Amino acid sequence: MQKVVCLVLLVVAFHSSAQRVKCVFESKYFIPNFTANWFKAVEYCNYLGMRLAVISSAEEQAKLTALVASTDKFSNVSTDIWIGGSDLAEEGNFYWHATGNRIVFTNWKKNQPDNGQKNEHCMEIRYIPEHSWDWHWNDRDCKAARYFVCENLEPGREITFF
Ligand SMILES: [Ca+2]
Repeated sequence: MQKVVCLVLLVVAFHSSAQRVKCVFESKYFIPNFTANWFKAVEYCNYLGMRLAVISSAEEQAKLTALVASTDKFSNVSTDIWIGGSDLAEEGNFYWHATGNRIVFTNWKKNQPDNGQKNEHCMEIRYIPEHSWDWHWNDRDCKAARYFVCENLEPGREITFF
């Protein structure tokens, strides 16, 4: 489950005031409460001091998907979630954006990645049981709006932002 505790601070200066939010993110993963294209997902995770999720092993894949399934972003009919890999830099070669590492562990569905419409470069995780998607990976149009998973490298860390 996600556990986030936030405190809103009002900073009042002589001629102005500003609001800051201080949060403690207790979990390894955090799913913001809005959908975004893949680029905005990267930006927003960075803004929180996190990164769009990197999945390096079957164990991490299992942890991340269990978290998604425990949230209100999950639908047991159809769920699509951005993760942090793409082949934007080199067509056909997928890398994790945050680390620059080539993707080693994979969980692509059969016949994926397919670069559909020659316009699919960003990685999502899909759960659509009716079509045999069981948290498999898919390449998708980066401009599609999706929920996304930010990975918190230091669970328990306090993060202050505007
Ligand atoms: Ca695809």
